[in-house]
Amino acid sequence: MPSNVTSERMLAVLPHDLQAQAAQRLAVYEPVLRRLLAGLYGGHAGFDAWLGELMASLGALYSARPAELRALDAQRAAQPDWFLSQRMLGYCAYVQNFGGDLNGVAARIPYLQEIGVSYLHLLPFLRARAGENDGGFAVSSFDDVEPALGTNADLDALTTQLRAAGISLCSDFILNHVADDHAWALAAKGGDPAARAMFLTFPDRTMPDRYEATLGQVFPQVAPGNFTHVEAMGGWVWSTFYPYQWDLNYANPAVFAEMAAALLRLANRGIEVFRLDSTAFLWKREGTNSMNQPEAHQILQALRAIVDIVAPGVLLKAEAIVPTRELPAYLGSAGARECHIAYHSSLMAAGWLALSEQGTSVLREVIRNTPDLPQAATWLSYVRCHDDIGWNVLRAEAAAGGHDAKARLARASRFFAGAEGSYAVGATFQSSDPNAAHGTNGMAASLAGLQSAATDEERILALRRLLLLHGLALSFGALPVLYMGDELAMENDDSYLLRPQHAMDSRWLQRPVFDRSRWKGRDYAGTCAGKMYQSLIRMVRVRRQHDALAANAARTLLEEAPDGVLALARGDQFLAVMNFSSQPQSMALPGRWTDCLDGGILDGAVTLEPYAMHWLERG
Ligand code: OTU
Repeated sequence: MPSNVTSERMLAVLPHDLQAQAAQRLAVYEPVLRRLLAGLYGGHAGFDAWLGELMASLGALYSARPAELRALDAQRAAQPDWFLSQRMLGYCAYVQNFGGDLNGVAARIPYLQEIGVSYLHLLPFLRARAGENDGGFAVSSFDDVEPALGTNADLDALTTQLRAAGISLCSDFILNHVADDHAWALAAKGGDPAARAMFLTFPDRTMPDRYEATLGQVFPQVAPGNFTHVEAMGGWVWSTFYPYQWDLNYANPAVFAEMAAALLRLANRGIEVFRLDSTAFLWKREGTNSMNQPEAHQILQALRAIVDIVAPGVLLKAEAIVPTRELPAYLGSAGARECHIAYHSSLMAAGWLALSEQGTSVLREVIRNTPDLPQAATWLSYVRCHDDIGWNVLRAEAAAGGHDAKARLARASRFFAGAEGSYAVGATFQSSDPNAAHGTNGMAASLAGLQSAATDEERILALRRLLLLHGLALSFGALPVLYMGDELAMENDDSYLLRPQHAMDSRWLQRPVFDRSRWKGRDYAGTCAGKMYQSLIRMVRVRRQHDALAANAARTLLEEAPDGVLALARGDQFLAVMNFSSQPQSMALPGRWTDCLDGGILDGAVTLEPYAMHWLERG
């Protein structure tokens, strides 16, 4: 179908006053979208008719977009690097833990403003499967808020209030799978062939066994294997994660069209950022691990083209927990626009590894392997999130220099589980083999030693470690996201062991309820919570004042720093030096510098206390 015909299908459903703007965007992005979709689905009979229907449905969503959001779109399309400023700061929380429900979250907006937050990621809040639901990552309806957390009207009110406060709401968009009680899954169980085609189903084990030969496992202990037998269907369904999370079949164009429309309906409710969950898994290919396949990138690029046409104020964020070399592709290239933001899980894991090894070699290797990015795209930096710290993303970097990566990462995993006289209080995740590493769970403060600290001196060191990792996330050059509770040095929450539906998944160790008493005492520097809060806020404020700390401002690794120290120059006027070791470390500095955090002057050299950090400004 020629370009003008496809575009016409959208223009035909738009009101007159939107047509000129839409025509401009279509001129640029419709050819991109059509090429991508033809590549993915062009072989299907009726492709042209399907594409026409898709364009008409996107046009209807364009028309339905509220005027206020369309104004935001125009503003951001004119300034596409708006989210790269050093004034951007993220915060991530569960609705139920942070505010009880959506209205409770709205009541905490003043606290977010006090911290300087401009981006709030609320973990899954859409209607989830009854019973076990992987913390909401098993979605039953993309069009309804989870009743326990509020109503759709509450969501609309929250996005409006956040926007007025200058905070963009980020929502998970779980595009790889749906719950086994989503309408499509129920209809599939009922025998509806169109609904079955939304999933990857198999009559017997022949194909599952062939795929399994090269697939990995995300939850080897609690959800082994990648296929689930479904009695009602008399066969098997692909389920990468828990058995009740059914992978969607993106080889079916209907899946793509439904999911694109679901995303835009949420965008029209005022959600400004989508955390695209499990993006690496969208396309399956026999003989591979079915991760990071070229088609998965084409699907993301097609979603991006749709957003560029209908809702260019919206950001797409890739959650792909994959080796460093696979990450940059999720941010696209000069010729192919993909996601705006991607989690830098290697950087996060390497920060923790550096603490356990008291050396920065892996961290430096990760930074060397982190390429410059296309314009208007950036990393997301973080210290902790709701998941485990996955060690395997570091295999390549941990092997550099001839090391045994597996043994090295397993050592880190044991260290953070509290072995070998370590200060950490955490748990290994999904690994029964003590010689292999999978992941580590625990709140950042507990992993940094605060929970086990018995003396003031130990507490001071633990707080320095916690701040050090936050300093890395804030100075690296990324969109940094704080994880609820870390700003108040909250510790592990063991109560999940008492909840049968959570007890087998130790990720709940780091999903505590917001601690109101720590929050009330945050201005009192006599407690660990207060010390952490105030030091962190100081860093956030200093960061805001320095253009050199904007996400994509130049970054250089100073290789001459001692092994225990990471020295990162941002431009030629700003230098962050971080001691990951328990010993004082000295290094020469070129010229005279002022410490922006404590005002101290350093001339020609710096000596870092154990786990200390300095943010230095030339002069
Ligand atoms: C994502 O996670 C979510 O963040 C998890 O909370 C969900 O359980 C999961 O998807 C299923 O929806 O591999 O890239 O190792 O890092 O499950 C997708 C645990 C993922 C997580 C992993 C992750």
